[in-house]
Amino acid sequence: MERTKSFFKWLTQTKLGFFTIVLVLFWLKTYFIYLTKFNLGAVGPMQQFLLLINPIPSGMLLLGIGLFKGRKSYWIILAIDFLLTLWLFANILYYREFSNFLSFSIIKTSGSTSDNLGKSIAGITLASDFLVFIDIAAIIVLLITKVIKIDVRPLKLKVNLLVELLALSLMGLNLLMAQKDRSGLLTRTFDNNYIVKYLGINEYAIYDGYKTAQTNVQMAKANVSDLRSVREYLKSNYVKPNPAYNGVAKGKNVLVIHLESFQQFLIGYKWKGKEVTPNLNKIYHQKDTISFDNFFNQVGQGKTSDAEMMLENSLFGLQSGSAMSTYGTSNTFESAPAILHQQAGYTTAVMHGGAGSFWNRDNAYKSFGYQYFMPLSFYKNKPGYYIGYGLKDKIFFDQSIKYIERLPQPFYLKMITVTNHYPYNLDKKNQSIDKTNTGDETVDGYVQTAHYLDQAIGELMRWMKKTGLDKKTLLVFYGDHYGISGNHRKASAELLKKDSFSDLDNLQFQRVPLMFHMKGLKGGINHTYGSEIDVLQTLLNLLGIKDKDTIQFGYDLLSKDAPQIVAQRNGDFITPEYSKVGSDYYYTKTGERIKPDKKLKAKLTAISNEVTTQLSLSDRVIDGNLLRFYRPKWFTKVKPKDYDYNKAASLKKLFDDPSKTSLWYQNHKKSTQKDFKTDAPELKK
Ligand code: GP9
Ligand code: MN
Repeated sequence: MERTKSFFKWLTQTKLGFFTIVLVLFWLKTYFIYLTKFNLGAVGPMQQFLLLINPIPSGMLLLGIGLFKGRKSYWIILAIDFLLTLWLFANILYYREFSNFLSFSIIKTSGSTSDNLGKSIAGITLASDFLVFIDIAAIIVLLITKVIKIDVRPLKLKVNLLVELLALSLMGLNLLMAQKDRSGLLTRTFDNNYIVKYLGINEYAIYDGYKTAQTNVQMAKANVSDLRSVREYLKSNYVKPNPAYNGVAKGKNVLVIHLESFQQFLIGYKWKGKEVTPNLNKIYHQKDTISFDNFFNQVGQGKTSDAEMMLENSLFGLQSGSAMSTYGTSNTFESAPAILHQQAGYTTAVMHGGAGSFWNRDNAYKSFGYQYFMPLSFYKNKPGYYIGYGLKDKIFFDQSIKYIERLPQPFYLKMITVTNHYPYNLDKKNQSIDKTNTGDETVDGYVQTAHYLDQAIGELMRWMKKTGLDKKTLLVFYGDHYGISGNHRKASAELLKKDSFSDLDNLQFQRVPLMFHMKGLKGGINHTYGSEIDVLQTLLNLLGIKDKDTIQFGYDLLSKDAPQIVAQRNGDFITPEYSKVGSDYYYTKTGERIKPDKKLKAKLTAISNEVTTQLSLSDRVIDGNLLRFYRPKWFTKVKPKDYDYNKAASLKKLFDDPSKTSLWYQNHKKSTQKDFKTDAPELKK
């Protein structure tokens, strides 16, 4: 009893006691808000533990600043508490609308009162949101009523410093534990939700502030003359697209199917006598498909987002992190959806059965000019529907029909699949091919999820045929990056029935599919060496849309003059003749290592320089935000705040005012949903 009494006295009558009260209340309420207002998806004991404790270190550090002051301490601590709570409050509101956290670039770009942000946020505030301030109010009451007495004695500096030191150590420990659970957490910039889940909402603010400051410095250094040198380079390296293909797909819908982690070797691959991807194999060989067998991915740490960056903009991802995450919100772009919309009236949309905040898609797509973005929140997600990073592909396609059929045509639609994603897990009911037997656990499920993806594609294709959409659509299939990384060489060799797996084999293994499929298209298997950076130019030529005077680093792959130098993000390259991995050169065909004479050495160095020039100029465009200086007459700058991905608003636009050019309208105002047949066990009635 005595003890409790003296503890109570310590709490209410000393400065450290007061600090403890404020900190504990701040900690508990933050944790409560994590659980009730955000959707952070902490799974497993480690993530749950970090979620629980992560408000403490930064709370201690920041509230601890108040301890340095004498008399005013109490009020400074409360003021800091108020600011931290305000940040929490603002994020509760923002998150409700956008399923993401506020960032400094969002705050900066939505400064004006006329935009959607202010309006929509005012409308969604709940009375209960204000409860976040209740602890502060309670403390003030306790101070006024003198239940808590202000202790005017200054603390010893040593004690102050000790508190801050402890806070920093806890922060470091938290970070170490987080990095262990999720490597690349801070360098790869996956998702703001991850930072908050692992490190906390204040650490997220610090991280975001640091990143923003960094990008602002780079941007401030850039100027119009940087753009001039980029334009000069592009002009002197211009390659005329193939006139025979110019405009052959004019006015068609463009349906881009993102084949997650799908490598070229899967095409035609058999396991235990069974084709792994029969539907894609068929498309690959059809006479109205242009298929590439020397097409490479070029992604860096940004993986999927790098692939998207290249396909939408013909700009490379960055050396580290994800360009879409770091620059997607604030940079100016001249992207495929905006070009197609402005030049040819396309409706533009992305559908994805995963979280909208991943890779900062929910912001970057606005900068790209996408009119619609339908992430997971647009889909029903029942138990068993979701695996890994999103809805299973068959379920995703099934539920996408009702949206696709409402899109005004022509549309440019990207559908991002995700079931074939590391670690290639699939529930028993959905397995219809055996695992491979290399003994490498992360590799052996790959054929199973790829097979599942292929079946989903088959179902979508049958729907397209049934509805006649196939006659009006140019389909683009691409694999975003490897599924089996260079860390699984033994298993890779086994899959390819090779004795060993060298560095060059690994480079060759970076091939992914690229196919353009359309009724009447003059197809065939094309052996040109090309890569993700080239897709946009190739597509624009097929559509007969403006492809001159653009800041794009790729070339039309159908052009006879395509340079066929495939850069890798780390500076390695591959051409039909030569390859470079690290500091070694090889003959691409034979795999033999080159011991170059002087002449050949000069040639190889020239290619290598070409690759690094290309990469660094593209980097300059992104990190200097150079497109903000570029104002061609034919392109109107995209204003991200003109776009709103709110579900209710998007669906209202699509459903309430049906377009006469939509598939639904043309199908006598009836849905084509029943034409989509799926064998997904989860959807069996
Ligand atoms: C998540 C998905 C995965 O939405 O696109 O991205 P990845 O891990 O492949 O980069
Ligand atoms: Mn991916």
